[in-house]
Amino acid sequence: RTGVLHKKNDVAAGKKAAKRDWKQHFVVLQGHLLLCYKDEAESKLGKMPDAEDLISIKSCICDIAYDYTKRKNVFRLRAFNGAEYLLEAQDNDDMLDWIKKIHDN
Ligand code: I3P
Repeated sequence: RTGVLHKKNDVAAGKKAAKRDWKQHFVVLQGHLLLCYKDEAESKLGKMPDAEDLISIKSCICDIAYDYTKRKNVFRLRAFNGAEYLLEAQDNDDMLDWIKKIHDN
């Protein structure tokens, strides 16, 4: 599936991420990868995003971010390499659908 999500880097290389601002992305779930593009037009150019905007969901842990209360509809993705991301969906159903699709892939 695809859709607009806001992403915040939380943990990177085992440490609190340095760049922690929320950024809007057009996200494409493709096999075991989440491709985080700037916008839909960029996603259609057939290029891979830079490494920081490419998330492997293989063996990830993905669930509602109950500990993050500043925004609603936020889920947390812990990648196998320990990187953690917060992802804000459009609404509750959208969030639950992303979590399900990520689990199913
Ligand atoms: C970050 C930015 C994020 C904020 C984060 C700040 O600063 O304001 O929005 O996360 O807080 O470090 P900068 O723009 O300078 O990168 P929240 O929106 O979740 O508060 P944090 O470091 O406490 O996570």
